[in-house]
Amino acid sequence: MQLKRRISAMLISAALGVNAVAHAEQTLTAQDAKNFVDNAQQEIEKLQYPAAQAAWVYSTYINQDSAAVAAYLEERLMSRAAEIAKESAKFNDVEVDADTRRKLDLMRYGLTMPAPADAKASERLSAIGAELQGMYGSGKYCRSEDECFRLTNMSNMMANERDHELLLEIWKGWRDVAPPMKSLYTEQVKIANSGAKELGFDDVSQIWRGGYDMPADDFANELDRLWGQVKPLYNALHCHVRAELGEQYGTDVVPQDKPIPAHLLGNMWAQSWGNIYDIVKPEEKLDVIDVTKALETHGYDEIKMVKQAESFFSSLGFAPLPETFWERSQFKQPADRDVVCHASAWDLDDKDDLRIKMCIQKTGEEFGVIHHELGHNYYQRAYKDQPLLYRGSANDGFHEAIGDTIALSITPKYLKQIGLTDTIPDESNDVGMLLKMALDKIAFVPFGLLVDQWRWRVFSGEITPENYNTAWWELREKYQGVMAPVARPSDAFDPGAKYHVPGNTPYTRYFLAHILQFQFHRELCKIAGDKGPIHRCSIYGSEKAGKALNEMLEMGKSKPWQEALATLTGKEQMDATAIMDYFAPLKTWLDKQNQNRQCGW
Ligand code: X8Z
Ligand code: ZN
Repeated sequence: MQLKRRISAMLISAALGVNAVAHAEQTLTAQDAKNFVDNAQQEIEKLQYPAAQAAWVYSTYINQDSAAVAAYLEERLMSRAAEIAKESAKFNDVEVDADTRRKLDLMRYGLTMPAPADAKASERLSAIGAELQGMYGSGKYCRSEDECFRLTNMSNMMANERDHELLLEIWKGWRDVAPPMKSLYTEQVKIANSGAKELGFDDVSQIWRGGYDMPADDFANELDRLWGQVKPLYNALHCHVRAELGEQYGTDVVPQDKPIPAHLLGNMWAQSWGNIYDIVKPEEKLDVIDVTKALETHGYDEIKMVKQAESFFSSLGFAPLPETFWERSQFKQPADRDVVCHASAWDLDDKDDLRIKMCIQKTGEEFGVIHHELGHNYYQRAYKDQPLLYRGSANDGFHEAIGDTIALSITPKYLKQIGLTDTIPDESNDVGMLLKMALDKIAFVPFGLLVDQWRWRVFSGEITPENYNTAWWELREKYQGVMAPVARPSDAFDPGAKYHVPGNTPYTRYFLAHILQFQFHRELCKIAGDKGPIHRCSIYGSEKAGKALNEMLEMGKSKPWQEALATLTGKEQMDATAIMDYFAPLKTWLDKQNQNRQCGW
């Protein structure tokens, strides 16, 4: 039976000043809904391509003209997408098939910053978005009139310098880019919230929390559950790292009963700590392959690093990247102009115009990021034949997890296979490798969680502009046990110094990805027939694993993510037990190290 929704012609004609009685009542059918979805997809597709091209130009060539063009085309796309999403409500009570209903829902939940109907407000929203991106991309810290640093520079210093006063200077210096962002950000939140209200939501956070094929509150509980699974391992890692940093810098710089000062963890945002492995590594001499050194010794340049990553995907049975990928991507930071260096992967035409945009550093860390970005590209290509609304990640964590999953296979065994090392260290060395990995992956987990805990509350109004910065640091302390190294000035806007805030990219996806990648890896290793411990497994060369992965990727967003997950893993729940399996030997080791230490903050 078909439920029909009647649009009273009265309202429409009243607006037009026509006699309502002259109009017959209009009846909407399931077929109307289908047509509406088809037309919407076609229309959006046409607006999307030029907007993507302009965004590419802007990101790789920041100036006021490229900003204006990008903002203009973005506004046309976003305002039309919001109109369509609003219009889709007319099918709320029409009985339609599950596929059409899913597409109608995706229209509403797909808008991260919904444009309001008011043209001026909508234009302003796009202009602010572009301006914030540009401020971040062109941000610099100048120590004096003729000594300025770009973020790439400063990130390298945070990774390699060991003088805590210098680290503090750089840490504070980068954060000076953010205070001018605060009023723009506040305005952006306000406008986007009004757009969300027009769509029937209370505020933007409802959209961000609601797009996970489950009620928003259940999703929030899922996050807590997953974090609860990882927390004991995180706490053990935190305890060990704080103790070792105390040895390195003195306990007056690193008090042993407080959160760790944020400038000492080897990363501008203290989000992953692999760069301080040398400070916290085990006392016994362990053989841990230094990938940065190996790349250097073997003459890897930026392109060779990308080619090597491509060949991993090829070994799984994925087709090589198109010629245009090599022609159009940005691999290196241009010397003479500002670009957005933050790594990203692009699909400009949903056919084969795949690109990455990076400012590649020749390090092991960046070798991982290249795999991360290519994971996005191969996913994009795998679902390109889906209808527009299904060309996307099963849930947004999947997209962020694919390349990382592959990078988990960059094991000593793999490095030997590709000639980057001569010997595979035996298992007695594993704790070193696992500690390095945990510094990158486990340290990240609470950071991945807290960024949107902050933003959700900003959108809902629970955190007001006066409290933006203090609330940020409260969350940093609560989840990460990391604190601001110095009192922050009253105009500080430290969240703005993290790309995804001015860039307006939701962040919970990275938290999910850090759980999912271990789940995927464990499963793919099983499929590849690897019988050893999963931290030693590499799926390199396993077409069987590649095929299983591809089956999930091809689905795009066409089914609830639980189904996509089950396609690969047989289970519908995200689950951090794979992390526990992976790091089991390290947990034992950490607990031993921490035996006589006072942990916690
Ligand atoms: O932003 C990224 C990727 C691009 S999607 C490089 N990541 C997060 C970050 O850098 O903050 C990857 C891990 C977390
Ligand atoms: Zn990514």
